[in-house]
Amino acid sequence: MGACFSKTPEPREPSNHPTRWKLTTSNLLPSCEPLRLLGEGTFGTVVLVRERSTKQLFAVKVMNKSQLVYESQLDSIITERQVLREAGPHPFVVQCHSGFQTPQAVVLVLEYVSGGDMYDLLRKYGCLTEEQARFYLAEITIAVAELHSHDFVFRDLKLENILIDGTGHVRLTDFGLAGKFQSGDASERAIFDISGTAIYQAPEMINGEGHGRVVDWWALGVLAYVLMAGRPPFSSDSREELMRKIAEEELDLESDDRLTEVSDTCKHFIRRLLDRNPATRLGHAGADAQDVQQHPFFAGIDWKDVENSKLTPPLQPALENAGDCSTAQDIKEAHKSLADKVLRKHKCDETMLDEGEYKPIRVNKFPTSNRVSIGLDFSGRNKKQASKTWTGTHDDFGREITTQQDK
Ligand code: ISQ
Repeated sequence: MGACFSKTPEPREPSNHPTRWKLTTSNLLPSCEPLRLLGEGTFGTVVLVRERSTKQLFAVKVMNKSQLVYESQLDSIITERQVLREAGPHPFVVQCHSGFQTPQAVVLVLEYVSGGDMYDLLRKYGCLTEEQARFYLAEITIAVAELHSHDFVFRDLKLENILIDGTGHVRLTDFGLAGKFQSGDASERAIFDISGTAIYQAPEMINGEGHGRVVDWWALGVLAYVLMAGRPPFSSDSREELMRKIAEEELDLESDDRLTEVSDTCKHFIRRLLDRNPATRLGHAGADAQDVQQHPFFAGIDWKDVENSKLTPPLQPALENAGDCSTAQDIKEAHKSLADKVLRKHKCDETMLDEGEYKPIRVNKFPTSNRVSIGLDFSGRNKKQASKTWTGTHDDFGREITTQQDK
């Protein structure tokens, strides 16, 4: 294992407390007005800011050095900056305008991408059709190929790291877990530290074997499945069970009731990406992205057009007017999102809720286990599910649940 732990974790003040992120951002970038919290990356807080003189919007990622628990986290920030510098600018990689350090913080000034992320897109539209998914998978393949061509393995390809720009094209972000592989190493199994979000992890990462670029093609397979089926191919609330499933559960796409509309070619594509043997997986060895691009699933795709952003995005971005930061709206959205997750979890309804169809009755967070319990009252809607409590740490798509208490 490559991780190097030098400090005992200390209790930390939440980095996303409103007064804290606003103050920190104002101090670091006095020429900018902090507008709202965009999210929490792997190792930092991302804040939407508006430059006072030009009125231009930026996404500023602030990593507070006092909050770095492990020395290896500093490496991650350096790697992220390195990826953004070397692999950008690229149409499908979030652009980094500048980066600087103070004694307290590391700051990356990034392009603001206004359409939300793929998670928001799935929430808005539900499962994608094969045709829609092909567009996103093609652009993501080109972005991953670009990272690989600079000898980086992304290792954290997932819905929330795929942003959607105002016109509907993708931008990869959050490269804190990226790793540099040794090109020329025939096996390319150069990286040993475990990383990434559990449901997207390739078996060789779980087994603690060294891993190379093909872990990103495994993650692309998970993503393809998630986009079209609306849930991950392997899931469990227990991490151990999830690991076991990724390592050995049979993937039966033929009798999967979520994929009835999906073609055999597409199922073959997913199966070839989710090949447990990295030495035979689609994209293995020297061929890399070319192998993936040449699969019949992408037949008819003009890769030059993809690279030049000439394909027409099949869906409008999920978030319009994202610069507007009404707190009341944020809270309403968060409750709606929690309610949707509970419904999906219990498979009681596949459609998103309308406002007023549920009442949040309870949100408890258990600090020791990081599990969240959500009580929702659906009384007007579904007698059998009149009230429901769900407990867990991750929703259907494998994204960690955060609550208003975290905000
Ligand atoms: C840019 N725009 C919107 C959200 C973002 C999140 C993380 C990194 C960059 C971003």
